[in-house]
Amino acid sequence: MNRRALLLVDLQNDFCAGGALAVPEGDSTVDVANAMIHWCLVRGDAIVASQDWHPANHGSFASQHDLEPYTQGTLDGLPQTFWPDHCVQNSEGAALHPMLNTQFIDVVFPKGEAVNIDSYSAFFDNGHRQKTGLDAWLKGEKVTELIVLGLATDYCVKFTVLDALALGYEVNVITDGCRGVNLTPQDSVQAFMEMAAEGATLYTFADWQETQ
Ligand code: VGL
Ligand code: ZN
Repeated sequence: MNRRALLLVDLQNDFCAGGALAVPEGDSTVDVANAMIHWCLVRGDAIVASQDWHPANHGSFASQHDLEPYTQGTLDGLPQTFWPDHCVQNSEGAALHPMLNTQFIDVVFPKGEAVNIDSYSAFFDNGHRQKTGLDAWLKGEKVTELIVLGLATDYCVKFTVLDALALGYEVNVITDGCRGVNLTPQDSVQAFMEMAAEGATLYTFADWQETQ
């Protein structure tokens, strides 16, 4: 039997109000996430989450290179945006949002643990050099369809969705359950368009409920 999974991307304090890499309106994704968790629990869908989980000296941190946050460069041969220090392992900022109904999450997959490479996607690092355990776990559970929401639209949600499509999953994205960094103003819209162009189906939470 083909199963479905809800994949909650990086719903962490550092991406929400007051956090080190606060995404505008990041907190507003949590109500949508909780509503979707409830919906998926009733249906018997799997519920998984990713968690940005960096060592304190992570190479994506501007502080490690004496650069200003949000500048561009390269890290180990890959293009890299340098970020404020964020989601440091075991810090409060790395914790999942306190209002998120985490008790119903089956597994949390950490990412971004290797110092010299960033990992936006919940499936692979940015060089596709190493895989997290997510794909193997989903395959073990016979999951073929994903519902994705979380932070940030233009980074971790986008690359998670593109990898999921490339891995053969059917992917539904709940747009109002996502918010973007928008270093340039259209980044989130462009990210959604890219996901759709590669085969993802976009829904608002209200529209998605209508289809069920
Ligand atoms: C993210 C930038 C750096 C994300 C993670 O979760 O979208 N963005 N690390
Ligand atoms: Zn990060």
